[in-house]
Amino acid sequence: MVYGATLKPHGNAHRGRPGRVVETVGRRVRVTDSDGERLCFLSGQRAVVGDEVTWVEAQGEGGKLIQIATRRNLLQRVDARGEEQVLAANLAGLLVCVAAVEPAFQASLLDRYLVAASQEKLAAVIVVTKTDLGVPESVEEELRVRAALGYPILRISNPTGAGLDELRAYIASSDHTGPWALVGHSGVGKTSLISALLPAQDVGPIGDISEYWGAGKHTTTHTRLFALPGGGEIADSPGIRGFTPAGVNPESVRDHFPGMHALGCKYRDCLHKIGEEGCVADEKSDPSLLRSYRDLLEQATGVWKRKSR
Ligand SMILES: Nc1nc2c(ncn2[C@@H]2O[C@H](COP(=O)(O)OP(=O)(O)O)[C@@H](O)[C@H]2O)c(=O)[nH]1
Ligand SMILES: [Mg+2]
Ligand SMILES: [Zn+2]
Repeated sequence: MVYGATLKPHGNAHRGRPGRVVETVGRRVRVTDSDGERLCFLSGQRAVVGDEVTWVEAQGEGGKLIQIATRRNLLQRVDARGEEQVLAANLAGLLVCVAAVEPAFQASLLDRYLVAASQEKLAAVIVVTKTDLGVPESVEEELRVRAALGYPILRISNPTGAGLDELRAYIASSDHTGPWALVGHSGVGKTSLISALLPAQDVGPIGDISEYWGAGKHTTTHTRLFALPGGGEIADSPGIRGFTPAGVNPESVRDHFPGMHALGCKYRDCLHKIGEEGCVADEKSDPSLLRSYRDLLEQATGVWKRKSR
């Protein structure tokens, strides 16, 4: 995987100034440094929230990005057209949001984010939103399975404020540097959470359908960073209805999927497909986890076959 993304060489690159991308605005990015912030346009490759960049003054207002520094880690997905798309970089970790009730709990979406985190050695926390609506026993069971695999679980309610102090404390005390990316299905309450954490700020539309990503579009993503008063940063992300981690093949899905590595099957390279000889996954794994694993495995096999053709 290529991490460093260098834009076209530029004559006055040595005069560039360092900054960091805190917001993507269509084809532009908002960059901050010690002098303040400005909109910069991109002449080549996309920069994303969290990127450390070099920029130069451009005619008119704003600036022009001339370089993106090598990324420490990134959140990357495969879009509807099968192309890899970087969503954010240099993160502290993922706050994977799932709603207790509405939209319905989707184990496979949650697990796909956990795979993306594991691939990049990123911390991942499961944030259960809308707990004021009650958490069904079926969801509790899914949470128990993932908690047993070591994932921290925070339960919050935006209208009542339950769990927000715990979340603030978690973020402030983490020794990971960079923003925590809020990810999860559209409508789970990500923007509402930021609004609850930063009541005085305009954090963007809540429950707004226009926020949905056009399928497969590269350009209209809007992501933004917020600094929390108690310490740490959080990044909102635009509406999403599905997520496929980038750079997966069948082996990497097995190695990064929660609880699917080293199950003790007869063959060490067992992929835990249905009916594989000597496979113990059906006895040893939670049925829902295994379903969600096989679903991603099947998709990754398809993507990988297309790629290696
Ligand atoms: N009951 C309840 N509703 C919530 C909560 N958080 C958000 N909502 C509602 O869920 C809908 C989607 O919220 P939004 O923050 O836009 O979700 P996003 O798409 O993940 O950013 C809105 O109608 C919110 O008012 C919560 O904790 N409890
Ligand atoms: Mg939102
Ligand atoms: Zn197996």
